[in-house]
Amino acid sequence: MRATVEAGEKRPTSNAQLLSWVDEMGKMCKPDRIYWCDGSAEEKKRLTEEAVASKTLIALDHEKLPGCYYHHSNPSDVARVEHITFICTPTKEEAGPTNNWMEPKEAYQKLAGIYDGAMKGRTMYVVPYVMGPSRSPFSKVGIELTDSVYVALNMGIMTRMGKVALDRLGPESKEFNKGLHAVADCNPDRRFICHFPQDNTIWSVGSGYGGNALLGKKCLALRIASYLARNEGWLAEHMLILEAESPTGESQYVAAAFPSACGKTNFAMMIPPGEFKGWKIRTVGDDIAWMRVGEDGRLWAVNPEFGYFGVAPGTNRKTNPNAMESIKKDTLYTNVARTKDGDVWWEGIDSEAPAELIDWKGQVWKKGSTEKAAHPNSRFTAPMQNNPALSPFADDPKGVPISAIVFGGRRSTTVPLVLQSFNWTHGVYLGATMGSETTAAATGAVGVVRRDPMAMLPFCGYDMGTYLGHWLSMQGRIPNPPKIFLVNWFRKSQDGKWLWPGYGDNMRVLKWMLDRCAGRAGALETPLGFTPREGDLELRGLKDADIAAATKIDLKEWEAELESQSEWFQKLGKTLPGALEHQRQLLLLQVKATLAASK
Ligand code: OXD
Ligand code: MN
Repeated sequence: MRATVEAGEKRPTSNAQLLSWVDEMGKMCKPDRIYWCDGSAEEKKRLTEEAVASKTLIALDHEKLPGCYYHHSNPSDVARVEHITFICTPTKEEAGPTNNWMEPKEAYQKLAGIYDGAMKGRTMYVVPYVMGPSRSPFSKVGIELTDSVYVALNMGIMTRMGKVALDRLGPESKEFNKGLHAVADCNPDRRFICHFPQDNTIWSVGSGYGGNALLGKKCLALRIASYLARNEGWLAEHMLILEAESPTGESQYVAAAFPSACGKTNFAMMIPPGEFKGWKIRTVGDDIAWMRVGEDGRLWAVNPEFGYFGVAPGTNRKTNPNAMESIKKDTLYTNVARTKDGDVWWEGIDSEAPAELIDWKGQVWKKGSTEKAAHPNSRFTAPMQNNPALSPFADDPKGVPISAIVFGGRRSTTVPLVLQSFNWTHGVYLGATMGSETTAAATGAVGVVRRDPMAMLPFCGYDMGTYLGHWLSMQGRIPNPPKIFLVNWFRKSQDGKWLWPGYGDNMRVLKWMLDRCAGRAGALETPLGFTPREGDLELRGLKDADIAAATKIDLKEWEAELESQSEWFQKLGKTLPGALEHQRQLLLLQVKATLAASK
């Protein structure tokens, strides 16, 4: 059957490229109906009602949570699936040793077999969207075709969606990302997330989960955008962007990369402790930064997203009051637990679990059960306008000028609370060797250390060594570069206690970094970089911290760390820039010499 638009409905664009591509995809997927999203409030209401009628969404209590709905995903479909995420470049070398690769023709054929007729009996939603402020020359248009109303509604929160994107695209432009998504039968054996950077195309099938299915986010704004950024001379990064305004009214902006589920949203929405009276932290973005060199020679960042797709467990009034405020209305909850009277609950929320809940699988859950009531990777999707600490520049077409770039991992040993790089190359090296203990945001073992350069391991759309070379080459393009830091909020004592309280107290580290950027704070020069001496950090009122242990650099541990990085660099292969291996050797020689001198 040839897919048709709903009777009487006019296609809202005359863009011939777009129309013929939608027709072609429609012929393959064979939906009963093709629906073009316009992004209006009336449409949101209608699609939500349809989703409730088909039991895709469950309405929550609209007294407590106005405009909020709940979604259970298929229990086999709860996280990103890195092992079946592919970069489909003409050669395997272009995808590099850290990505899965599939030859483009083979990938198109294989997935076409799964898409064939996969939308029979369903609607294909055409979701036009803009990543980035709609008036910004740096923004990109994408079109996602999807058989999931849940995805269409999420895209309406996470992106500037609908007419705004078609208006921006206009009648002639061929410059749009072609995203095809079908949950199809949600069969893990027929699940693939394929990226075709040369074709500006994404084909995702078999999963309805956020990172696999909301194609504007990880697929376009990171994997495809990182490829475009290299060609066009900018950076597409897995980074939050925050604004810090001091009591004297001076604003500085920071971009920070942390692996998934390591507290990016919390850092971006941080509330400083009482000792920091007059300081205001505001959010520009919580997950992705697109950064370009401005006319003034500084690096300017925009957040391409329009909402937050955050991890629910652990979010509460203490860890992230601004997130709790952001998710009170117009939010979609996925795989958290809910109460019979339409409220939500998760492990680590403020209140104790009630006696009984409905768990993330839809089963009755009793207090005391050893099973988690909410899935560890359960999420909220909330509009960024809900954030009481939203920066007035979050929608600025030019973005914000970055003073500091921060890399951070989740390391229980070795990596100190904060380290400032000696220079740009050393900073890129700190990002390239960043490691983290894995979390529940992706399928696979939790708690294993893996190297995750710039937190981009799962998100780089091309060869990692070439990506690191691109980072090094940016130095020549940025006359006024940001300073680069490495942080670790997760170091533990030998008996397993956190050495640093984290959350709002991270303001103390942030302030030191901002002062370093402004040339105002002292530091100790160590063989590995600059660290704060105890007096350099604002510690008034700090509880439950062991500063000496948190900031300590143990050269013996670092000797082992630097040696183990050699294996990682070998894995990256011959495209790894020589400067980074030289940097490793230089640091190792310095560490060994210092150890020898102290014997
Ligand atoms: C995310 C992730 O959802 O990094 O942001 O997994
Ligand atoms: Mn992320």
